[in-house]
Amino acid sequence: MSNDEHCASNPRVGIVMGSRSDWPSMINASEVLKQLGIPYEAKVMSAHRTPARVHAWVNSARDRGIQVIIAGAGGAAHLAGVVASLTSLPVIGIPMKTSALGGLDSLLSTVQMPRGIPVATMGIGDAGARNGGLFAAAICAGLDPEVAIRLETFRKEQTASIPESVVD
Ligand code: RP5
Repeated sequence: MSNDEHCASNPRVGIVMGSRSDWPSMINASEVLKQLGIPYEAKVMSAHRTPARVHAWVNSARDRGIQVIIAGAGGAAHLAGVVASLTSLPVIGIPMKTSALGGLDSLLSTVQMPRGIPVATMGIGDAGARNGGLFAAAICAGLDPEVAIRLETFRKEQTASIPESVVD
């Protein structure tokens, strides 16, 4: 993924991640946003390896029309907390699965924000990223009735797709 791929011209959601290696999980957030017709941009930036990039991107986010930020990182996962410290936009944290500790390190680093700077933390990995996309959509739905209608339709279709029987 290049930094400029996956970018809509007027993004409403910003997806950021600490490494390109996070994209196979974070793509789950982007796919559900795409399905719901919500423009987003996806960028790689690290709280500790590219702090200036984080500051520059977050500081321009609201003025560029971003309404909510999804931040995924793994290990000592500072990214969502640092992003949240720089903006009053809602920030959704996605803890990445890690080989050393299965993502528990990422989860605790992301969820245990000290008082004053909240991060809405999802579950670990792919499912967490998808739920992060859906949570971002719910925030956008509060600001755009057309998104709200699409999200309602999505939920109805999801419900209808769950079989009651254990066999076909
Ligand atoms: C974190 O370190 C990233 O968010 C990623 O989950 C993890 C490993 O990064 P790479 O070594 O694959 O670049 O900062």
